[in-house]
Amino acid sequence: MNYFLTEEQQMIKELTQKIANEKIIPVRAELDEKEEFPKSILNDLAQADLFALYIPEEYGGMGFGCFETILAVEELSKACCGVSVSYAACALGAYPILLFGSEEQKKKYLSGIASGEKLAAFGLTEANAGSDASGIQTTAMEDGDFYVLNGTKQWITNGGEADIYTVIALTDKNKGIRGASAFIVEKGTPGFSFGKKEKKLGIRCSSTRELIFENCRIPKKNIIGREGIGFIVAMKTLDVTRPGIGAQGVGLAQGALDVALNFSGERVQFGQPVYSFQAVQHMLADMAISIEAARALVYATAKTIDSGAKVFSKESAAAKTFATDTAMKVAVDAVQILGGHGYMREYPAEKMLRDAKILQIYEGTNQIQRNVVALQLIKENSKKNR
Ligand code: COS
Repeated sequence: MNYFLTEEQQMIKELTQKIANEKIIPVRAELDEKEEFPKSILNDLAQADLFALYIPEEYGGMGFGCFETILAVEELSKACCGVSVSYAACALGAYPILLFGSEEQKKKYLSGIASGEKLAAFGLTEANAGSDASGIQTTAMEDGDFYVLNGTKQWITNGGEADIYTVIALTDKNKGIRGASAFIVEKGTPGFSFGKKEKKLGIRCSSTRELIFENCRIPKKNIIGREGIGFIVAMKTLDVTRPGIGAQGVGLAQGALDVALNFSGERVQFGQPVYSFQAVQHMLADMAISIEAARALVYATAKTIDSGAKVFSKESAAAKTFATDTAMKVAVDAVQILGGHGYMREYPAEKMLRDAKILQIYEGTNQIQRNVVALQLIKENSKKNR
């Protein structure tokens, strides 16, 4: 399918593809096995200016948008979703500042993120606040020129590795989600520590840790926006970043199809390559059809966001859901086409299957995404009928 990429978009795609082929594919199995954070690959991405894509030029970025960023995420995900999530979670951490931060905060934090010198992370989830994000209990109490943070954030991607954390905490426990606020917390602030690195089914080279706040004092000027808008900061951020998870799904699925196609051409059974059997052909065809449909939806959503649209929760949730459900199905089918080889660590299909599962869970489960789509549909319909 021709998506009529500009010369610059084509360059971003090719550059990322080159890094994926040369730097990620040769080491992805080893990084996965050792659960090793891909620091040197992230340095390569920084050297190639890929952390700068979505950041405006006045803050040291390249001034592109969501679309160019997802092109990079897709290419990285074809090779390894553990690497691509470490890259994409940086944008998740940066977007609250980009969307709601003060001029001073943007100047102070975004150029380091754009250069790749500083990684970012986003802290919303807690032990009792996963799908129900409004159930957070971490507090940020005013004390003179400071806010004092207490509580624990769970399963934070880039936890421990990132330098800049955007964290949602309650400034007024009595107001529910209207009492939530967003903050910037720098690594190294006294009272801010990390839990152990979680052991995961997939995306094993990425870092997932708790963020632990124990009387952690941060300057008052580190609040993003103002008190009480923390839930909106989180939701608006997720609206922008969920297509990135969709792009992970598209990339992973394409990578799995490529592996299945190559394998089924080489594997001979009953005297012929297994892709000459119609049973296998139909699986390959269904994989290709659903991947292209997912790609078209993810690209269209990213372009809608970049067009300056104000409300796109439904589109964003739909793109995330469709593309990541596709990734899961395609990864399962790729393993099936490889048969016994697909189950072995020697081939990349089993890692892709393990990695695919989290895409249906993080940045909001696909069940929650369906709620978002349905509620928006109902809202739009009742407006129409009014
Ligand atoms: N943009 C702007 N405002 C939004 C919004 C959005 N995308 N989503 C919700 N809001 C507003 C609502 O308009 C509402 O405001 P009012 O009270 O003024 O009407 C308020 O926020 C509360 O919304 P709602 O009642 O829909 O909140 P719920 O508690 O029912 O939760 C869901 C909404 C389930 C969608 C939210 O909790 C969610 O996204 N959960 C998943 C969290 C997630 O993705 N976690 C992953 C962690 S980050 S890796």
